[in-house]
Amino acid sequence: VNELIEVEKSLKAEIYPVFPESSKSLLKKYLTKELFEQLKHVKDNTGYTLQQLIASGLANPDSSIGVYAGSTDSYKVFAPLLDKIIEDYHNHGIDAKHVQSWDISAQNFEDFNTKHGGDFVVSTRVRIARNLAKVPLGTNISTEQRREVERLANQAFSSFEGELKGTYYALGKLTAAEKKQLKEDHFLFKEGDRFLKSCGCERDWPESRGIFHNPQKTFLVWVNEEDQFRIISMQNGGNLREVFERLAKAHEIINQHAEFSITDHLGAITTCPTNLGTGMRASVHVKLPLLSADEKRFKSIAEKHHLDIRGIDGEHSESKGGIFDVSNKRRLGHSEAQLAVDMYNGVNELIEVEKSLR
Ligand code: ADP
Ligand code: CIR
Repeated sequence: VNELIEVEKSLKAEIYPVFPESSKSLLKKYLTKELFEQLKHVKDNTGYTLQQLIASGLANPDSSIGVYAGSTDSYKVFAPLLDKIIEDYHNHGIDAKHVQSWDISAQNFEDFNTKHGGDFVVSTRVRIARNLAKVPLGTNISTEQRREVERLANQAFSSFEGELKGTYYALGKLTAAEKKQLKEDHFLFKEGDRFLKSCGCERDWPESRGIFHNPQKTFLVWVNEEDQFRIISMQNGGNLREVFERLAKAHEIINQHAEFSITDHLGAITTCPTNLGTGMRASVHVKLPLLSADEKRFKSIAEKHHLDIRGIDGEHSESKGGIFDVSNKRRLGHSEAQLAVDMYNGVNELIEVEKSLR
């Protein structure tokens, strides 16, 4: 606690922060005293400061990254710091270009459960994060601008047809019981995330936040949470092809209504640098009770296929009943299609090994 007070004081006084001993963030690794001095009076074209950029990492010493951007321009003006973090996390150098492709026609993507003859995969989900080119990111957006994003989102939603047709629910109008149920069923974002709180992303909560979904809840859009748009396709079982294709179609339609911030170097601009590029996380909830008992082996297979392992209530949660959330870890410098292949190949190997342990 004392360490945190020191950090806050130093931030206000624009003095180089003292990082707690325990902190292992990329922010701590790359924010040298020299860089701090160089950037401490810099603001991006939306007025976002270095102090805002690094506030979450300082308030949460257990951060793994520690920064949230304020706008597309943040990635330019704070490049001396952010490029290093991006290069470290994504292995994407300053001259590297992002590639986009939703073409999975060359993939067979057989249903995981059919392929392996068992109900290994409980559910499959693919989400992408997108933000509008012309407004600041959630960390630095104004109340008015946030309202405008919500209005624009609803305009796009009203153009959906067929399977994508649905209803928008403003967060402020959902009852506590409705929200609880939606969260438990893995459809709705959590609230009160301390990492997001300390970078300003939860200002005016719950105003202009909400969730759109079709009646089957296979297609959903989160509005004005960490990113302005989190576009999600999900369903029970292991049919990655269906889930991916539904998302590709929805993305194409929303794209016609909203001008998203995309750059050649960083792809889709996102609030957290971990999501840059595709903003895509393709995941399964998969039953691996035997393999997961051998943590070293589990992790080494995941690493080989660039996979991330989370608990089943999302990031920073625990596993339950031997079921894990396994997803592509890479987001930037590889296409949406390629990242779905990462997940597909990796999950197949995890299931193969699980079967061999029976
Ligand atoms: P994000 O996916 O947006 O990075 P989280 O990791 O917090 O954020 O996950 C958001 C929600 O989506 C959580 O409730 C999580 O359980 C749910 N979820 C993620 N993957 C799947 C999946 N394959 N099947 C069902 N729910 C999922
Ligand atoms: C951290 O640095 O650990 C948190 N800011 C979360 C980083 C992962 N990114 C994310 O949830 N979008």
